[in-house]
Amino acid sequence: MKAGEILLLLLCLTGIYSGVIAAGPPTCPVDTGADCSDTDDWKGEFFPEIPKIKYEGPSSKNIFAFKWYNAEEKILGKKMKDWLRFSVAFWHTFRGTGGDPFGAPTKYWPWEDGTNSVAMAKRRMRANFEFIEKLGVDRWCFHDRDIAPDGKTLEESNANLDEVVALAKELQGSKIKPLWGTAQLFLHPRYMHGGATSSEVQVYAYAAAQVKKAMEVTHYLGGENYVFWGGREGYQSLLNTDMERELDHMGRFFQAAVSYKKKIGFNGTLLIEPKPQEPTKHQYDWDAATAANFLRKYGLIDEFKLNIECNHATLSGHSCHHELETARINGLLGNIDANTGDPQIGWDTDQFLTDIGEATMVMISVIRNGGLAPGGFNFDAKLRRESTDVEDLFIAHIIGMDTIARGLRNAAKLIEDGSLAELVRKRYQSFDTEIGAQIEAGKADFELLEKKAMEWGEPKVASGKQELAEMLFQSAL
Ligand code: XLS
Ligand code: NI
Ligand code: NI
Repeated sequence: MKAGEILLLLLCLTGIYSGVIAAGPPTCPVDTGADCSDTDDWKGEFFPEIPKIKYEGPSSKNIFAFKWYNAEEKILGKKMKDWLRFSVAFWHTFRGTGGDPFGAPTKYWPWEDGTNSVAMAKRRMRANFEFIEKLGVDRWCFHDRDIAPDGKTLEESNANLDEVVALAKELQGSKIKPLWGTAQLFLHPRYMHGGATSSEVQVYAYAAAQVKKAMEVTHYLGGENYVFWGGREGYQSLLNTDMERELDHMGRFFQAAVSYKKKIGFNGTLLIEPKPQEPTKHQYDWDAATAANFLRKYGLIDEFKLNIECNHATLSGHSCHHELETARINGLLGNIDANTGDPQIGWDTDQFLTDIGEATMVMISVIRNGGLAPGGFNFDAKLRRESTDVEDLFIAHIIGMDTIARGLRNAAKLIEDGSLAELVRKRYQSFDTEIGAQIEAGKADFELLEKKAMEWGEPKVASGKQELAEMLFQSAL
């Protein structure tokens, strides 16, 4: 092909591609004939075809029924709903468009009118609560800017938020509340260098003002936790970054958040959500261990817990179970963002967790932790780009809830059976001796240990029983 032809071809392709993007969402109504003007009026239900989701048991073939999640059933002495404390993530469920770095949105929910108006935000909020009620959960999670649009000034953004939050409060009734709220400090261009770790003092102040307001509305709505996910708190290059100064700023930011929480009487738990990278090349809250070290250094270890997200765990090169155990043994396991990645895709795909083995491992940690309350399981998970029907929103949550419920049942079976725990107990039994107890109490010095080593001669080393452990684990699935 000649250079001129190549240029023509490229121009055509560009035209087609930008045409797709420019087409944008169709104007409302799409296929329902419902009233969809520039007000939050919406005549009728948002999900008329979907029944209230009930438990029907494992033999049910009804796609709109739970097969494993039976809210009132007791497992290990506690109701399933109290172990699991499920929550719907507003941003994925109601703001997710299916768009990705390579393509335009694929989802146009019938109630959307293509605007980011306050009226649209309120209509979406009504959809949120109908969804939550039909699904039968009691909790939801949000960012300030997913539920209400940015205004031209901070005052206007706060006023928009207040208007939508007032409606949310009314729609929540007495049973539903936020599992957590958070501030979105990553989408707006002002946050391109971060919020609390920005090189610009004005941005630091703006981020603080946004968090202050987001904490106030979370408190007003009865939220049980408040999350900090450091979306752009990290760096792209150490060459232009003063890492020590940025981390000190982040420490100060969190200390101020603790003071403000106390000042307004918010008793919810503050949570840091670790993630290793994306969108920044390196995110400061890399993983649970890094976040724990940060909290200790800045005197915040008793003021915060961690929100472990399974997809972030795998991005940091760990398993979700590893991150949960690291958080748990440090007294920091506060909440789980229940999702999973794809083993063949390298980014945060935020899929619903459907792997029963992984869910069982997750629930082993949760049971060891005595549950997550006041935390819970937030479905920080989205439909695949290709799932475009409204009913897919329900199906995705049902499979996600059933998978974790199955994990709970399996983990309980393992605990009640006791064989795996017995294997672990036996593995360490050499420490259940006088000298072992001395070591564990910090009373065995090197001279004593040298004396014992000489007395014992070459150590006897027992089998690690890895395959037996796997066999016992699988027998519960
Ligand atoms: C992004 C995070 C985000 C947080 C809330 O990767 O998971 O969704 O949970 O800001
Ligand atoms: Ni998350
Ligand atoms: Ni994530």
